[in-house]
Amino acid sequence: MTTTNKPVAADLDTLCVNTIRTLAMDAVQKADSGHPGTPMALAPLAYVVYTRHLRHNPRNPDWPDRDRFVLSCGHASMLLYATLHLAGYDLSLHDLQQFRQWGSRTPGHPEHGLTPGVETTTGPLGQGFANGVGMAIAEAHLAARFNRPGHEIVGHRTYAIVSDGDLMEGISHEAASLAGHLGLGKLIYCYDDNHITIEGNTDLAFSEDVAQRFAGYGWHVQRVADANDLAALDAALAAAEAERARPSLIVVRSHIAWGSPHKQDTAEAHGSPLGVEEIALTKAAYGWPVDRPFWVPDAAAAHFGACVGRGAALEAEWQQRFGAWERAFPDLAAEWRAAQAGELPAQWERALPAFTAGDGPAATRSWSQKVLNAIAPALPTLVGGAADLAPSTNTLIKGGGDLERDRWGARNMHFGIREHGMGGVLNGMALHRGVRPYGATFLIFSDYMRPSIRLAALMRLPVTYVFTHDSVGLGEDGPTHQPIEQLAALRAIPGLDVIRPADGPETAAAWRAALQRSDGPSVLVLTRQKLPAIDRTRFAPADGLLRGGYVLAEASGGAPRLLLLATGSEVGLCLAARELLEAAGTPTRVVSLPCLQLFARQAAAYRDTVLPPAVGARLAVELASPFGWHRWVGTAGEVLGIERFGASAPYERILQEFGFTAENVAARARAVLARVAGA
Ligand SMILES: Cc1ncc(C[n+]2csc(CCOP(=O)(O)OP(=O)(O)O)c2C)c(N)n1
Repeated sequence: MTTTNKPVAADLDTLCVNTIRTLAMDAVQKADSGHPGTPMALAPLAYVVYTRHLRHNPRNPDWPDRDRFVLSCGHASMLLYATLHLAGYDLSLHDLQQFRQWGSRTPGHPEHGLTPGVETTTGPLGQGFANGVGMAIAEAHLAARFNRPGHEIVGHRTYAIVSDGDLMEGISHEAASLAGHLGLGKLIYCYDDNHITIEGNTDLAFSEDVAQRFAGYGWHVQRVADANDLAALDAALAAAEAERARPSLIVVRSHIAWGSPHKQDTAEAHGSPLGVEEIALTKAAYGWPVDRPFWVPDAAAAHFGACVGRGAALEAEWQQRFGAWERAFPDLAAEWRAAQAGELPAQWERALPAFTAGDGPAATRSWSQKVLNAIAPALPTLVGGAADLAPSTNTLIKGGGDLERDRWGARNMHFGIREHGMGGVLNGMALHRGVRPYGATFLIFSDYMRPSIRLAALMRLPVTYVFTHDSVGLGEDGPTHQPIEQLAALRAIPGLDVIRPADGPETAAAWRAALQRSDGPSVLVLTRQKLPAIDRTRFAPADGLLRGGYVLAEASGGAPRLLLLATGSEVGLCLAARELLEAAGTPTRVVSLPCLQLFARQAAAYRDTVLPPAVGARLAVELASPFGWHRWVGTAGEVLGIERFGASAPYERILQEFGFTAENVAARARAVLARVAGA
């Protein structure tokens, strides 16, 4: 084994690049886990982007007008961590040495909120690609909203590194198509064309002409033949920055594990450490000391560290411009600050409509449209749209305009039939800050965007989803469109609030609950079919929804023998069943439980007043899989749900066939009561 302990007299650029490489190799080796090859291949790219192109301030990673950088291939996380460390972010060498350890700030895949400078959580391939598109859309929208002639306070780019896996995943196709359509000129993506994925060469499964594909989407495409050619990278990035009408893709030919004598260009360099011997050989090839793990040459530290001074100057210059703008437009600046902080205007809730029973019957999707349009003027940050279903999801902001190329200030987005892309874009918009994004489709198609919803929850992003056509109650479209397991599946995502309102007042409260939440996403689950109005002068007010669940209709005498639990469209059904039960002498309480997560977060004492532990006779009624309800009905209770796929028919017939009639609910409830009483 040929090794040396003398650093080669490399030029400063090479020294910096090799510092990224060796830090990545060492961290993966120390953790005995991770992906060294791609950081080694892309170190020159990260170096050029961070030191020459990205307008960032390492000492203030939250500077609102910073350029965004997304590492979409999150498995190459050590590339990002090493670069952030060297560029002067608050990420120490010790942090790098804790790579992938419990409680560290350098987890296996980048996690937003944990590590300064990490703009989004990546790992599930393709998501970061779509996040960047959302960030660029938010930037364009906010620029249109806040910039004034002679005052540019929003003007930044979004950069990303994307990999073969990112480009194979469907979500990137959707997001790339949308980005090209919109002409997001400030989006600059570098594609790591290294010909390697886990199973081997990309020839095995990926043979399209990526450059042509992106040209077809309307992107500006360039090629860099050698990832080690810093001048070529520099020039391509500069040309991408000069291109303002189209997003840019720079296809960079790289070599995984570059410089490793035995691992370069092999899939082995993908997901496991190089090994002590191979690291020594590779370091020797770099002219690096082999016995100094985590070594950062002073010259590299100093050169990279200049990012700090440059970043401070960049932000100071922006602060000056911001100050002039703020003096000229103080009201606008106040709006900006609130939007950046994610604060809603004071007393925005006053814009919420007060519906009465006289306004019904109506579908909750219709109530939602009224709510959205009532609150939109009071909430200028609210921006969103549907995946080509706005006329059905009722999510158009009237007079909000269509957000399209050069109509960036508009508020209605058209995601096209791209649910997954929409999910990733919504996350990017929320990550960017300054907007409160919402996205809509049918509940059944939430499955198409579930990975992005999960990441919204993981990142605690305040995204609002409007999912309509929420059960077999949608009728004739049949089982392909009728959700069964979707509610349970969404409820299983930690941190996601799933809210299924029962009438107009609950729908207003549902929007309120979703929007007043700043630390996580919410789903509004709405019906296609009309629901009877609930007489709120007779029953409890709908603001009980803000506690997740509440006693809607008390049992006669105030001492229930039976509890009916329901959400959304089944609440009215339970009220009707209650009439039958009460008429037959059974004191019956109806509990509306529009958001089980919110209810679960209430103090036990409150929950016990709603669901008294002494009352074991409980029937939950929901037009969906019963999965998950047993926590609330207990061992003695039962669930009237659906454990098969739906059917194509008028919805009244479907409800009848599935037993969702007041008579059957009452009969099932009586059976539960009899069993509990007899036990
Ligand atoms: C959605 C998704 N599917 C599968 C994986 C598992 N995975 C991690 S990396 C990888 C291969 C990635 O290959 P490529 O994108 O070319 O990255 P490189 O090999 O160049 O590092 C796979 C399949 C993942 N992270 N995300």
